[in-house]
Amino acid sequence: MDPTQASLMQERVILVDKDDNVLGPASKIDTHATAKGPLLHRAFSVFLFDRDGLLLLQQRAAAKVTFPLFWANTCCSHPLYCTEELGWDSQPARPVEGAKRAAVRKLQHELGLSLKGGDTVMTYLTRLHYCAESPTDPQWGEHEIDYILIAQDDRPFADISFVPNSNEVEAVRWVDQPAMRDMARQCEEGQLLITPWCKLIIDKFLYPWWDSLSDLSPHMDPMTIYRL
Ligand code: DMA
Ligand code: MN
Repeated sequence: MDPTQASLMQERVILVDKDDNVLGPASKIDTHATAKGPLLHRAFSVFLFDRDGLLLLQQRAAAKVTFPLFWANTCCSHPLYCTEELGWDSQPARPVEGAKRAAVRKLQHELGLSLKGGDTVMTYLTRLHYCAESPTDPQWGEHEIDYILIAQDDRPFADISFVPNSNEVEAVRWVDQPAMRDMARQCEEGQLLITPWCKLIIDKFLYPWWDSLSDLSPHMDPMTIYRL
């Protein structure tokens, strides 16, 4: 295992029940081992668009323990079991704020990217619950309640500068809808890897969100947990 990624596998993520109630901390390595479940935990997925509606995708680095070299949405990770990312510093607790803080932390760590306006520019839409084994390495999987966060920068992609962390990210690509559909087709034909959660989101949710960037309110469903 890559030593940097091995140490990140010790991070404490948030174990939850199927209704997203916090059960306690557990390491990333324990929660993602298929031999142990994998265990249900809290996650987030950021979809970042530029001014003109191009979506930033990342290909995960070869060094990643789970889903190496798979393409995925802009940034995915887990809020950690700490006061800020549980949202426990607010009364009542605000898990969405915790997920947004984790997203700001990981956009910086994975992509060297700071959103203008920080976490306030991210729109929380809803939560998705899914379970998936890695198609290339069945010892690893995901089982998550995933907070969907959408952000749109007011600049064209060429003006959004960032420096990806090569231990996290192999490549990045800005795509329009036809390019996204083409990648999804290539995935179905076995020519390209897309993470299972990202493929589910592309197939079931992404395009209606994408068509509504100027007003996402019809898609805001904060209390529902969609079971995929
Ligand atoms: C996990 O992302 C999150 C989702 C939504 C599947 P990840 O494996 O990229 O997490 P990390 O970047 O912390 O390794
Ligand atoms: Mn996970």
